[in-house]
Amino acid sequence: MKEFIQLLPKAELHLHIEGSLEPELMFKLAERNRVEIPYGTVADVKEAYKFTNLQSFLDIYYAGASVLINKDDFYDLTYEYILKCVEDNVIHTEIFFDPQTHTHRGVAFDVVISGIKEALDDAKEKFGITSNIIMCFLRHLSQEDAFKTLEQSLPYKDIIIGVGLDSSELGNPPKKFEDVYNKAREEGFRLVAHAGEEGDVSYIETALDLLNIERIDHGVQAIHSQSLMQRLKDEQIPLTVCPNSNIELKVFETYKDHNIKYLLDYGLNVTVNSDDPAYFKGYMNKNFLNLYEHLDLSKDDIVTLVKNSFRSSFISDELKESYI
Ligand code: ES4
Ligand code: ZN
Repeated sequence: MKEFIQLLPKAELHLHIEGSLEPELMFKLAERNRVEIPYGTVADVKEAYKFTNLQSFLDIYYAGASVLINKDDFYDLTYEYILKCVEDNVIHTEIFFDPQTHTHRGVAFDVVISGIKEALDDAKEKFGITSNIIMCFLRHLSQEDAFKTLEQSLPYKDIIIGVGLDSSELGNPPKKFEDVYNKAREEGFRLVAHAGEEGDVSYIETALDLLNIERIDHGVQAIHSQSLMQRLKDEQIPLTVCPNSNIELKVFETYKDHNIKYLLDYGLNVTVNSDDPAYFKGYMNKNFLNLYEHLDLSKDDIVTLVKNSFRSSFISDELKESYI
């Protein structure tokens, strides 16, 4: 099965590039940029990566991102993730970045996007890996701040395909960002949002109805509403599920409790993704392998999940045909 997973060409639709910062690169960049980090060794870092919920992770994740200062740092970060894609046979990836995490520290929007973009251009040239970039608004910040970020992104509209919404879900419902999503839609951006990771079904419903999103990031809490499950099935709205993440952040207590197999069997358009792989113990293949080992997914299930990713991606219809 390990070989089967390895050999399948895969697509990833839910990956925070800042969440692919491996401890080794964090140390290297901390030294290069003379940034203090609260860890002495890689073992210290691993010890700190024990999370109780989403917020306990986010605190550490934002602290880790402080080593990213220059364009080269964003290039190296992205290129290292691309090498993992090569290793895992991921041939298309749609990556999130969080502009506000950087602009709020005085790092220019252009530095961030140009470093990421250059690495993705090299990925296409060297390995044939295709990609899209989605920028996320941090939902713990104000809508006004999201508007500023949207404004900053407009010169890069041909590079950034869509907008998303991430960070602390509870207490920051989709409604808070209704106006900025309307503006983003008018500007031609594709729309996604994290919903139903920790938040209840109302977060998913309002993300669909008020923000008009095309894909739901996570969405695993949908299981608590029969009517929502039926709607997701009827409309085949993609769910970008991140199994390792859900286990590490205690959304489900153990792998055996994860509901992805149920969602898939129900007929939902479910995909598998790695979210923040440097923090959640593994990239794409590790997520698939864990599903096989703990939830008894069949080869057919895995093929369905992979096909779902390609059909739910933001690539052109022609490219989609060639991939599926
Ligand atoms: C995130 Cl797992 C998760 N949830 C919400 N926001 C995030 N940002 C990075 N990883
Ligand atoms: Zn995420």
